[in-house]
Amino acid sequence: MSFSFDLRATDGAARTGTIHTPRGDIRTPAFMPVGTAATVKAMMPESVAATGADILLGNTYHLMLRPTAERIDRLGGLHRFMNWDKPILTDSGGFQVMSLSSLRKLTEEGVTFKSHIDGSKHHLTPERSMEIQKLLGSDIVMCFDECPALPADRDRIAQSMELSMRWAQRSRDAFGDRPGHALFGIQQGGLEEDLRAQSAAALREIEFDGYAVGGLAVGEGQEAMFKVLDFAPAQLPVDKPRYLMGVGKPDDIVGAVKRGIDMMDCVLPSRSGRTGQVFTRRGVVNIKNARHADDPRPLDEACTCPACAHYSRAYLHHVFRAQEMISGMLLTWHNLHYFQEIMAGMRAAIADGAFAAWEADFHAERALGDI
Ligand code: PRF
Ligand code: ZN
Repeated sequence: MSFSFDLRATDGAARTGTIHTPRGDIRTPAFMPVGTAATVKAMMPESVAATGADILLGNTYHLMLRPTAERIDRLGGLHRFMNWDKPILTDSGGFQVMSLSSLRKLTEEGVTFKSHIDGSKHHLTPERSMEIQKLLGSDIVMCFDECPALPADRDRIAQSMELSMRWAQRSRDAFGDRPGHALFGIQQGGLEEDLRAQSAAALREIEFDGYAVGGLAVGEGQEAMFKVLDFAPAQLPVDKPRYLMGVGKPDDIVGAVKRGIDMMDCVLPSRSGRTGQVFTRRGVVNIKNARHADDPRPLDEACTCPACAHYSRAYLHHVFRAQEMISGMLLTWHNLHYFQEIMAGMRAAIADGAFAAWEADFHAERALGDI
């Protein structure tokens, strides 16, 4: 069994289809919950699957530091280690080094850095990143890349993109031929259309199983991001999955799918669940707010998640204020469930040629505000 992508229907630039992998199918557009440290925080893996997730994201950077890729390999790989048997996509580490570690030194060869956990010194290169992702047993491996925070000047963005394209070739060479496993290239180039086009051409020349749009959601704002997404997806092959890395809020996700993106990941639903931020059809709710203290109604009476089926806003407010662990569990479950409902809604609408009507409904419900 090998890795393949079936594009089933399109509606405008929006697409729906299926990625086939030996570990199961991924329905697209797909939202990938983030399981950085071999867990989607506060969730059992079977609960994550129950929200409708077909695939999780794991992180090279965190797992190489703790518990190490070699240890996970000895224990039978990441799927077995964390008890998740569906597909896993792993990010390659470069982006997390830049955002989390200290004393980073970037050269043509790779990046040297100090661990944010214990200050120990480490080295990552395209070759080492491919080795780690293989030891983890990742189904979708990401190229090792580099991404400047925005705003940055054009020279810096161009040089960084060119370095990432040389690293993409080294990633391809080091990955080799691994039937059933996929390697995705990552487009860079900031907000500049010509640099994005150059990056896409370099990646298409190397040939990948899928293509990510990297370097967005790094401080440029939604309007600037959508401007790039108005041209970037069309620069990538039509017959391969397109993955927008690290996005986003519900309206970012909808806007990205509308512009031709097939996959996304974000810590937002899981992280916000632990800080009391709840996403619903009617917008954002902060469960900490005193107005919920006596409210017997669920977060969303139309939601079928356990937090909405069995608990009142008053209860969720109470356990959040009391810092009870069930608070993070229930709110994370609800948020992940809601994000997956958005994806399912978009998949059905695209298949029916009704994406515009679905999108209008999505925005109209949010405009009503919370109940
Ligand atoms: N590259 C990689 N991982 C990422 C990004 C990137 O550009 C982003 C940008 N939003 C998030 N995660 N490798
Ligand atoms: Zn719910």
